[in-house]
Amino acid sequence: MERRNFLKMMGVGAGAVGAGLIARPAAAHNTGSAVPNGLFRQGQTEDWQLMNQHHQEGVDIFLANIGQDPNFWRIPLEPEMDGNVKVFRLTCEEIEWDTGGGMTFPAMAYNGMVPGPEIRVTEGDEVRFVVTNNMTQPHNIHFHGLRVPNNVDGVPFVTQPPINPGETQEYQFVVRNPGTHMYHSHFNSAEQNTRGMLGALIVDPLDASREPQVAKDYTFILNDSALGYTFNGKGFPYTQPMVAKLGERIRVRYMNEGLMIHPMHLHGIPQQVIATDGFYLPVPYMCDTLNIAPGQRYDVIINCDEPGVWAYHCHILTHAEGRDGMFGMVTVLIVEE
Ligand SMILES: [Cu+2]
Repeated sequence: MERRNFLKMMGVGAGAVGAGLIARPAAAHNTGSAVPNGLFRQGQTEDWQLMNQHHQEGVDIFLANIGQDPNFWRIPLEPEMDGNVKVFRLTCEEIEWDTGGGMTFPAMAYNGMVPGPEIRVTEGDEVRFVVTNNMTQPHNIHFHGLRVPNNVDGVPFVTQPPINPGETQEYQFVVRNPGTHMYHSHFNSAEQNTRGMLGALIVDPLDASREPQVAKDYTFILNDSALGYTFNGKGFPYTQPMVAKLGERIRVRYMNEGLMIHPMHLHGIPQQVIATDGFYLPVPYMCDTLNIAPGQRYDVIINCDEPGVWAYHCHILTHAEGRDGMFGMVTVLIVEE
């Protein structure tokens, strides 16, 4: 969509966007306490005009940032081939992660990004994960939702030793079950997962006859706690929109890597749930708000039959909006005419 058309839909002019850019918040550093923090413009503003101004500034920053984060919708990691084996190399590092606008946190990441790179394979593939731990604490990786042999399940002192700082471990197996899955830490996981050690692991089925025909396929990873409330590692207004043309169907793959439930609500257009935890439902069902618990994945289809800019957010409202406007788990679906 032309940016000016989007601005027209949102009812704001270019001047307002300029003002929003000037009003970008100063960089803030968070020490990463256990309390969810890093929330954009969390304040106790009482003046109503100032409340309006802060609400609009967030929207203006969101508009100005559209298309500025090409990694937001996750780019699959290209495997190296070793014979028939797809080899994925993951390096664990302690980094500073910016959830948007200079709001940086001490984070833990695979290959320097939060979430980690998307892994996309096909049912029946043989894969090898080569995991190097460059952090100051041990690590194990767990392939959440995949049917794997017990000795690569990634649970320290249960199925294998931890990957200690400076060490590398390999996990090799045949991918047996298709669907929307995840990989994440299984060592000190309440800290490591919420600090960023997580990623999508999507397995395309050999038999694609039940796969929906869609124009776009969005991976939508929810997280909370150590880095604030985020979608794909960013908090509003630094999230990116989903964009579709009128009449297109899109697929959204939700995954919750956090510690809290997030009821995901899309305005204006219902969601059709077609799969949970990688299993097709016998009968898909419709909803407008879908509870995603920690560890769960849901695949939904959105039939984009109403044009407009539709808010798309977690409906635990303290994860999404305050006196100074929207923050955290908020984005929009843009349906272009
Ligand atoms: Cu939430």
